[in-house]
Amino acid sequence: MNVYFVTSNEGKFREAKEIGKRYEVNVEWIRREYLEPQGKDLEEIAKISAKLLANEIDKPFFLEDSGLFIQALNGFPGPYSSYVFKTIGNEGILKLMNGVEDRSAYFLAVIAFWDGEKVLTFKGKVEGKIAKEMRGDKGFGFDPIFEYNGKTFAEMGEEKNEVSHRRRALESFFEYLKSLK
Ligand code: ITT
Repeated sequence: MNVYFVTSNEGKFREAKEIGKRYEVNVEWIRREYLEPQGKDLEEIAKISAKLLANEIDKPFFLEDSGLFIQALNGFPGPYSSYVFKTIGNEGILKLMNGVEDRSAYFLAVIAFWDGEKVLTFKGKVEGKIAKEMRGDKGFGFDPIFEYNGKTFAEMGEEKNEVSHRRRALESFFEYLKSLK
Protein backbone atom coordinates (compact mmCIF):
# COMPACT_ATOMS: atom_id res chain seq x y z
CA MET A 1 0.00 0.00 0.00
CA ASN A 2 1.24 3.51 -0.88
CA VAL A 3 0.56 6.61 1.23
CA TYR A 4 1.71 10.15 0.56
CA PHE A 5 3.37 12.21 3.31
CA VAL A 6 3.45 15.99 2.80
CA THR A 7 6.38 17.52 4.68
CA SER A 8 9.35 19.80 4.12
CA ASN A 9 11.28 18.01 6.87
CA GLU A 10 13.54 15.24 5.62
CA GLY A 11 14.07 13.79 9.12
CA LYS A 12 10.33 13.32 9.62
CA PHE A 13 9.97 11.70 6.20
CA ARG A 14 12.93 9.33 6.70
CA GLU A 15 11.52 8.05 9.99
CA ALA A 16 8.02 7.59 8.57
CA LYS A 17 9.48 5.66 5.62
CA GLU A 18 11.40 3.33 8.00
CA ILE A 19 8.40 2.80 10.27
CA GLY A 20 6.17 2.16 7.24
CA LYS A 21 8.34 -0.83 6.25
CA ARG A 22 7.38 -2.56 9.48
CA TYR A 23 3.71 -2.31 8.50
CA GLU A 24 4.14 -3.05 4.79
CA VAL A 25 3.19 0.50 3.96
CA ASN A 26 5.23 2.38 1.37
CA VAL A 27 5.50 6.02 2.43
CA GLU A 28 6.03 8.38 -0.54
CA TRP A 29 7.30 11.91 -0.09
CA ILE A 30 5.51 15.05 -1.30
CA ARG A 31 8.26 17.47 -0.44
CA ARG A 32 6.81 20.90 0.11
CA GLU A 33 5.99 23.49 2.71
CA TYR A 34 2.39 24.36 3.49
CA LEU A 35 0.49 26.97 5.39
CA GLU A 36 0.13 26.26 9.11
CA PRO A 37 -2.37 28.43 10.96
CA GLN A 38 -1.25 29.70 14.36
CA GLY A 39 -2.92 28.15 17.34
CA LYS A 40 -2.47 26.41 20.67
CA ASP A 41 -3.73 23.03 19.67
CA LEU A 42 -1.64 20.80 17.40
CA GLU A 43 -4.66 18.75 16.38
CA GLU A 44 -6.61 21.82 15.23
CA ILE A 45 -3.57 23.13 13.35
CA ALA A 46 -3.02 19.78 11.62
CA LYS A 47 -6.69 19.46 10.66
CA ILE A 48 -6.95 22.95 9.19
CA SER A 49 -3.65 22.56 7.32
CA ALA A 50 -4.86 19.27 5.79
CA LYS A 51 -8.18 20.78 4.70
CA LEU A 52 -6.41 23.71 3.03
CA LEU A 53 -3.94 21.42 1.29
CA ALA A 54 -6.75 19.19 0.04
CA ASN A 55 -7.63 21.98 -2.40
CA GLU A 56 -4.23 21.54 -4.03
CA ILE A 57 -3.52 17.80 -3.86
CA ASP A 58 -5.84 15.51 -5.75
CA LYS A 59 -5.11 12.24 -3.94
CA PRO A 60 -5.23 11.01 -0.35
CA PHE A 61 -2.28 12.26 1.74
CA PHE A 62 -1.24 12.85 5.33
CA LEU A 63 0.77 15.47 7.14
CA GLU A 64 2.13 15.47 10.66
CA ASP A 65 2.42 18.33 13.07
CA SER A 66 4.74 17.71 15.98
CA GLY A 67 6.04 19.66 18.92
CA LEU A 68 8.18 19.55 22.04
CA PHE A 69 6.37 20.52 25.26
CA ILE A 70 8.55 21.45 28.25
CA GLN A 71 6.86 21.27 31.64
CA ALA A 72 8.93 23.96 33.39
CA LEU A 73 8.27 26.36 30.48
CA ASN A 74 4.49 25.79 30.63
CA GLY A 75 4.52 23.69 27.47
CA PHE A 76 6.78 25.99 25.40
CA PRO A 77 7.72 25.67 22.53
CA GLY A 78 4.73 23.36 21.81
CA PRO A 79 2.94 24.53 18.64
CA TYR A 80 5.78 26.99 17.95
CA SER A 81 8.46 24.27 17.89
CA SER A 82 9.38 24.71 14.26
CA TYR A 83 9.91 28.47 14.60
CA VAL A 84 11.77 28.11 17.91
CA PHE A 85 14.04 25.45 16.46
CA LYS A 86 14.90 27.73 13.51
CA THR A 87 15.50 30.77 15.73
CA ILE A 88 17.06 29.83 19.09
CA GLY A 89 17.62 26.11 18.41
CA ASN A 90 18.82 23.53 20.91
CA GLU A 91 21.34 25.91 22.44
CA GLY A 92 18.62 28.45 23.14
CA ILE A 93 16.43 25.84 24.83
CA LEU A 94 19.37 24.69 26.97
CA LYS A 95 19.95 28.30 28.03
CA LEU A 96 16.31 28.72 29.01
CA MET A 97 16.61 25.51 31.05
CA ASN A 98 19.85 26.51 32.75
CA GLY A 99 19.54 25.77 36.49
CA VAL A 100 16.01 24.41 36.12
CA GLU A 101 15.47 21.25 38.15
CA ASP A 102 12.25 19.88 36.67
CA ARG A 103 13.39 18.84 33.19
CA SER A 104 10.37 16.79 32.17
CA ALA A 105 9.13 17.21 28.63
CA TYR A 106 7.21 15.36 25.98
CA PHE A 107 6.98 15.15 22.21
CA LEU A 108 3.57 15.03 20.60
CA ALA A 109 2.84 14.10 16.99
CA VAL A 110 -0.54 14.56 15.33
CA ILE A 111 -1.15 13.01 11.94
CA ALA A 112 -3.93 14.46 9.80
CA PHE A 113 -5.01 12.13 7.00
CA TRP A 114 -7.10 13.46 4.11
CA ASP A 115 -8.87 10.42 2.68
CA GLY A 116 -10.40 12.29 -0.26
CA GLU A 117 -13.52 13.27 1.66
CA LYS A 118 -12.62 14.08 5.24
CA VAL A 119 -9.75 14.53 7.69
CA LEU A 120 -8.94 11.89 10.32
CA THR A 121 -6.37 12.44 13.07
CA PHE A 122 -4.03 10.09 14.95
CA LYS A 123 -1.82 11.04 17.90
CA GLY A 124 1.36 9.79 19.54
CA LYS A 125 3.18 11.00 22.62
CA VAL A 126 6.49 10.16 24.30
CA GLU A 127 7.59 11.40 27.71
CA GLY A 128 11.20 12.20 28.52
CA LYS A 129 13.54 14.86 29.86
CA ILE A 130 15.55 17.80 28.58
CA ALA A 131 19.21 16.82 28.79
CA LYS A 132 21.78 19.12 30.42
CA GLU A 133 23.79 19.30 27.21
CA MET A 134 23.50 18.17 23.60
CA ARG A 135 24.49 14.54 23.04
CA GLY A 136 24.54 12.31 19.95
CA ASP A 137 24.77 12.92 16.24
CA LYS A 138 21.84 10.94 14.83
CA GLY A 139 18.29 12.09 14.17
CA PHE A 140 17.27 15.72 13.66
CA GLY A 141 15.70 18.73 15.34
CA PHE A 142 15.53 18.54 19.13
CA ASP A 143 16.85 14.94 19.23
CA PRO A 144 20.23 15.88 20.83
CA ILE A 145 18.50 17.41 23.87
CA PHE A 146 15.59 14.99 24.35
CA GLU A 147 16.45 12.19 26.76
CA TYR A 148 14.51 8.93 26.97
CA ASN A 149 15.62 6.28 29.48
CA GLY A 150 19.03 7.90 29.93
CA LYS A 151 19.88 8.28 26.22
CA THR A 152 19.08 11.19 23.96
CA PHE A 153 17.10 10.44 20.80
CA ALA A 154 20.21 11.54 18.88
CA GLU A 155 22.19 8.78 20.65
CA MET A 156 19.54 6.14 19.91
CA GLY A 157 19.44 6.06 16.11
CA GLU A 158 17.07 3.33 14.86
CA GLU A 159 15.94 2.55 18.42
CA LYS A 160 14.14 5.89 18.45
CA ASN A 161 11.63 4.44 15.98
CA GLU A 162 10.55 1.85 18.56
CA VAL A 163 9.38 4.42 21.07
CA SER A 164 8.93 7.83 19.46
CA HIS A 165 5.79 9.97 19.29
CA ARG A 166 5.98 9.57 15.50
CA ARG A 167 6.07 5.79 15.76
CA ARG A 168 3.04 5.79 18.04
CA ALA A 169 1.00 8.10 15.82
CA LEU A 170 1.97 6.21 12.66
CA GLU A 171 1.18 2.89 14.28
CA SER A 172 -2.45 3.85 14.93
CA PHE A 173 -2.69 5.41 11.47
CA PHE A 174 -1.33 2.31 9.72
CA GLU A 175 -3.56 0.03 11.82
CA TYR A 176 -6.50 2.12 10.65
CA LEU A 177 -5.43 1.80 7.00
CA LYS A 178 -5.14 -1.96 7.41
CA SER A 179 -8.62 -2.17 8.93
CA LEU A 180 -10.05 -0.70 5.70
CA LYS A 181 -8.89 -3.63 3.59
P1 ITT B 1 6.65 20.26 8.10
O1 ITT B 1 5.67 21.16 8.82
O2 ITT B 1 6.93 20.67 6.69
O3 ITT B 1 6.26 18.80 8.20
P2 ITT B 1 8.46 21.12 10.21
O4 ITT B 1 9.91 20.86 10.49
O5 ITT B 1 7.99 22.54 10.18
O6 ITT B 1 8.07 20.36 8.86
P3 ITT B 1 6.81 20.55 12.55
O7 ITT B 1 6.20 21.91 12.54
O8 ITT B 1 5.90 19.42 12.77
O9 ITT B 1 7.59 20.26 11.19
O10 ITT B 1 8.02 20.38 13.56
C1 ITT B 1 8.17 21.05 14.72
C2 ITT B 1 9.60 21.10 15.13
O11 ITT B 1 9.86 20.03 16.02
C3 ITT B 1 10.64 21.03 13.99
O12 ITT B 1 11.67 21.95 14.27
C4 ITT B 1 11.17 19.61 14.09
O13 ITT B 1 12.53 19.55 13.70
C5 ITT B 1 10.98 19.29 15.57
N1 ITT B 1 10.70 17.87 15.71
C6 ITT B 1 9.60 17.22 15.29
N2 ITT B 1 9.71 15.90 15.52
C7 ITT B 1 10.92 15.71 16.07
C8 ITT B 1 11.65 14.59 16.49
O14 ITT B 1 11.18 13.36 16.34
N3 ITT B 1 12.86 14.78 17.01
C9 ITT B 1 13.39 16.00 17.14
N4 ITT B 1 12.79 17.11 16.75
C10 ITT B 1 11.55 16.99 16.22
